[in-house]
Amino acid sequence: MEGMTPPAPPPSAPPPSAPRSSGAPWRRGWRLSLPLVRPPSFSGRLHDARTATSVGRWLGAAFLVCFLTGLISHYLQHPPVWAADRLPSRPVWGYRLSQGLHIGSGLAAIVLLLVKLWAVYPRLFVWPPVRGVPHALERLSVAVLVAAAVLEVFTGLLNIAEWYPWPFGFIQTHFALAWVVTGSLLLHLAVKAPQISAHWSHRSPGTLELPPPDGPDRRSLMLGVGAAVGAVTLTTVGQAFTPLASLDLLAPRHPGHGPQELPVNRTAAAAGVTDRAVRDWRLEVRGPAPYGLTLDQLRSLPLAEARLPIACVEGWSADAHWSGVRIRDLLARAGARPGSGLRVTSLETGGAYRVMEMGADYTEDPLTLLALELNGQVLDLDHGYPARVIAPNRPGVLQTKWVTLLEVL
Ligand SMILES: Nc1nc2c(c(=O)[nH]1)N[C@H]1C(S)=C(S)[C@@H](COP(=O)(O)O)O[C@H]1N2
Ligand SMILES: [Mo]
Repeated sequence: MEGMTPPAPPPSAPPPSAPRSSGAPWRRGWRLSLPLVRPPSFSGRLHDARTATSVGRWLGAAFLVCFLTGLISHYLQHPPVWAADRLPSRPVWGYRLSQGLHIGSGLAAIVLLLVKLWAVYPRLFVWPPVRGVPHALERLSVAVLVAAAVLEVFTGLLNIAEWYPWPFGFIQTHFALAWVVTGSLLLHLAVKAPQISAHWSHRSPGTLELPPPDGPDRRSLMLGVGAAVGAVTLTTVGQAFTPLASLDLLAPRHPGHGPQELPVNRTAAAAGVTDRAVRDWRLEVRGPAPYGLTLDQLRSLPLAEARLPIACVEGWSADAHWSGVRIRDLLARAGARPGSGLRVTSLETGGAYRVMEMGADYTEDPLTLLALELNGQVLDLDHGYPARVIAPNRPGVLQTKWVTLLEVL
């Protein structure tokens, strides 16, 4: 608490070379209070630009993967009208890989973001806080970047736990924030380009002041960061990457756990689908030549088999063996022209995934089924009994369960 009881004024002012931050509280009365709010000083060598760059480039890489795979996921689920019939239905594992990378890179980004914020937080206390308009704008853009990035990974993390303790819609917010993060990150990279290139490698030829070679403390930090990212990845990636399924300790889902060895995202009970509701089930198909089928009639149609994954947007995925009637056969029987789109309605009474549409590439694909069996058994009620959609390279949310109505578009 220096400064609260100032020493007696010296006869003359201190030499002009005295560092500004050490202040001279005795010089003017109003300055007496300043030392109380004087910013802390940091001597740790890990809060420097080289650490910020070392961690930042990994964080940037994680954000890049996360952003691109997030765009893929978003546009597969909400394609613009012109693209709806041109979504690729191959490779069948495409969405599984892309969404596995999305969640994996997002979880890694949480670790990297925390370390990055720790490395740079002393800059919160730079003095003076604002040196002019460009500096103020730069600090404002960093504030936007930090706030958006923290909120982005936080909403993503809670989403994979299916916990929504906020009043706003997850999808719109997560999507909009992705653009805010990306835009402010690009601005940040442009502003910091000189420092980034100066600290990118040990030997930076273009710079006069060579950054100090990495000491053991920075190497330890980076090893620790690598170990933390590795631990988070290894204990979660098994939810999608089945060879590591036995290490999947922290992810909310395990690929083999659930009825018929497949996880369930929304149970029949949660969706309000009861045994009674499916007892008198009929499939209705609307098109130029509409028709209806009982379950027995549907089962007597030519059946096809497919090995296809369910890949949930929340990151878990698992391959399964499906058997059912080809969607394109059901549509042809209703007089649909080849290449027609399809609207699918579930007998679930509410919920965001009751109605789903699919474009021509999926309806035409011989692997797109109205599935009746899963892994050799009649579908479990939780997996969509009596009939559910399974299509290749498609987000899990669009693999509609408890299907009761097909409409040719
Ligand atoms: N009618 C309906 N279908 C649905 C859902 C739903 O809530 N309602 N959830 C979807 C989601 S988010 C996923 S990941 C898959 C999961 O299928 P499974 O529960 O059979 O594994 O079903 C999809 N089909
Ligand atoms: Mo899902």
